[in-house]
Amino acid sequence: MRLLLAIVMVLAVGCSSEPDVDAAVIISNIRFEPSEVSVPVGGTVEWTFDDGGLLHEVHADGVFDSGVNGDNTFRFTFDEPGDVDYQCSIHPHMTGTIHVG
Ligand SMILES: [Cu+2]
Repeated sequence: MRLLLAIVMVLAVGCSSEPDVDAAVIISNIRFEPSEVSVPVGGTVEWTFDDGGLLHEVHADGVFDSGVNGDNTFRFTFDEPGDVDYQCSIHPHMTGTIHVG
């Protein structure tokens, strides 16, 4: 019983050490909101797919790809300074920019 309690405590600490999100983007009404965010170098952006189950795929050539997603979140950490333009692979008119650094 004591061992079980110790395991539960380790799991709880593991969850709380998840990296912080520096900017949040909501995907809703077939757009990114906000479409532009700024993060420091090493900053993490989290996209939340909240478009009634409509599928989207957040994609920046050679940088990241969320995969096709309808009801979840996607996170990416930006380690290089600069501007990263991205779009939805399914709806190419959905575009956004991450300013890093
Ligand atoms: Cu889309």
